[in-house]
Formats: sequence, C-alpha cells, structure tokens
Amino acid sequence: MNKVFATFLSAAMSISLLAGCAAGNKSASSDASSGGKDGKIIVGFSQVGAESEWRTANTKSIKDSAEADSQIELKFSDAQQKQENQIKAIRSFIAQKVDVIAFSPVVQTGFDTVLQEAKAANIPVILTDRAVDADPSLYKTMIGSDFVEEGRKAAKWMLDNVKTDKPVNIVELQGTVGSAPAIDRKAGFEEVIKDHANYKIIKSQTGDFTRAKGKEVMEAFLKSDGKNINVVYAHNDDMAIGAIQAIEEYGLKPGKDITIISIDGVKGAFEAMMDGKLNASIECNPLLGEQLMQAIKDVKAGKEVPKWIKTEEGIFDTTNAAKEFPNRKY
Ligand code: GYE
Repeated sequence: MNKVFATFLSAAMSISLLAGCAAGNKSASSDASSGGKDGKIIVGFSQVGAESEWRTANTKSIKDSAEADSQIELKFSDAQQKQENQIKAIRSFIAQKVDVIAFSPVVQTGFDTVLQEAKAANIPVILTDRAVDADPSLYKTMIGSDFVEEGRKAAKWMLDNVKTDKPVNIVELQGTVGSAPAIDRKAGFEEVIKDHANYKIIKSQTGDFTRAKGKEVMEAFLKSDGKNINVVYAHNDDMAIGAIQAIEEYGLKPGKDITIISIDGVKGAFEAMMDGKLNASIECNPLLGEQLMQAIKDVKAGKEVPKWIKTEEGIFDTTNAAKEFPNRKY
C-alpha cells in the first residue's frame, strides 16, 4: 500500500512541477499568448490628441479597424498633445496587463524609462505615425511615413513652381516642438534648399499643428514682414488653412500673392487648392488602422515584422486637386 501511495505522491509531485514549469514559461513568453477575454488581444492605444484633421482621420481609422477585427479589443486613450499624459496612459496599460501597447508619440525623446517598463512587463510595443529616439529593441515596429522625404517633396515642389533667381522669402510654420514630423519635415526641406542660395527661410515658429495657432503665428509674421513674404511652408494643412485666413484678413491673396505649401493632403486642403488659396499639399496618409491591426496580430503570433512599415504617399497641387478630390478618403 505504502509503495502505491509513494508512487502516486511522486507522480503528483512531478505533475505539479511540470505545471509550475509551464506556468513559468508562459509568463516568460507572454508575447505569444493572448490574455483577453474570449481570447481577444487587448490593445492599449495612446493617441497624440485631436489637434488636426489628419489626427481625426487617424483616430477613426484605428478605432474602425479595431472594431472590425474580431480578434482585437481596443482601449483608447487621448494624450491631448501632452507627453506626461501619454506616459501615464502607458503606465496604466502596463498595470492593466494589456497584451500589446501601441502609441503615437507626442514628441521624439523622453520615452526610454516607460518603454523599459513595458519591456520588463513583457508587453510588446508598436509605434504608429511618429518615431521615438530610443533603443530600437524597446519597440517591435514603427508604422508610418517618411517625414524627411515629405519635407524634401515640399521643397522640390517649391523649386519647380516658384522658379526665379530673385530672393524668395519663406516663412515656416513648424509642427509641435520636439515631434518627429516637425523635426524631420524641417530637415528634409532645408536639405533641398541649402544649395539654392536665393531661397531663404526668414522666419520659423511653431504653430503646434493647429489652425488657431497657425493663424496666430502667421498674423505675427505678416505684422513684421508683411509684403516681403513670398512662400509659406506649413508642416501641416491645418496650420496652412489658419495662415490662409490670416493672409486674407491682412488684405493679400493666399495662393497668389503668397505661395502656400503644406503637408497631409486632408479634405480641407483639397478644398483650399480647388479655391486656388493653397498651392500644394504633400500627402501623409493617416489611414494606418488596418496595418496596425495586422502588426498587432503578427507580433502576438511571434512573427518577424519589419522595424519600419512605411506608408506610400503622393503630391497634390492646384493642377490635379479637383480630379483627385472624389477619391480622397480623409
Ligand atoms: O501631419 C499633423 C498631425 O504626426 C503625421 O500630426 C502626424 C502629424 C500630421 O497633427 O497634421
């Protein structure tokens, strides 16, 4: 009897040991398991804010794609353009033990600690839209545009369409200070104009990617440099639309007296181009939802994903805006 009992005991012990081992493995590789109810992948997403038409389209794309995907449950949080809110949201996602964290970083630096915390909790991170300046092993992939290239395209459009040997005075409306699109769009534009000495940025200030700020900054530029301004380069359409209002109120004709070039390609920009008030908009595609859902599923399945999933983009101006308008989805 004793012998039977001993055998039973040792078998029970090895089963519990095995179970303990399996549990240990599971927590060590929780990347590959899905923890949500109904087996859904719980995703915590921290959005930049609601500062522009682009952002509204981006949020809608992400929410709609998550809604349409039976494998994903989305927890959405709005950082209202503040990095501290974003860090708080990410920490709360870690505390809730979500399966994947995705976010569009408000600014480029200062996320190292919170990314380390996510890594320590074994929660994979996916970046959307904007990049961070951090150790690349702290995130799986970044889905978004090449902002430097967008800046180059804007400058090249200007060189092709504002052709002259005379001085060209440019005022620049920058995006949010320290954000990847503001840094890169400035760098790409400057890289192209640096070999053309007559094209000069005479004023450059942030309009924080909003219409109201774009208008306010443009009013100040007009006040100090008024009739000397030849070109406005705005890092997004909303600021360009704000600048258009300021120029009209100042008594000049936007698109004619001053050439206006911006980035995004939102509907508002197309309308302004069809009115002849905006000259060109470089496309930046906000519809990242489907790619994000796919990347989330791939990461959870342990598949290799490229470090940068780039978006394809075009250029629109007053010559093709009306033809393209019916096809625009944002
Ligand atoms: O261009 C701007 C928005 O990060 C690409 O953010 C995005 C930018 C976009 O506010 O309109």
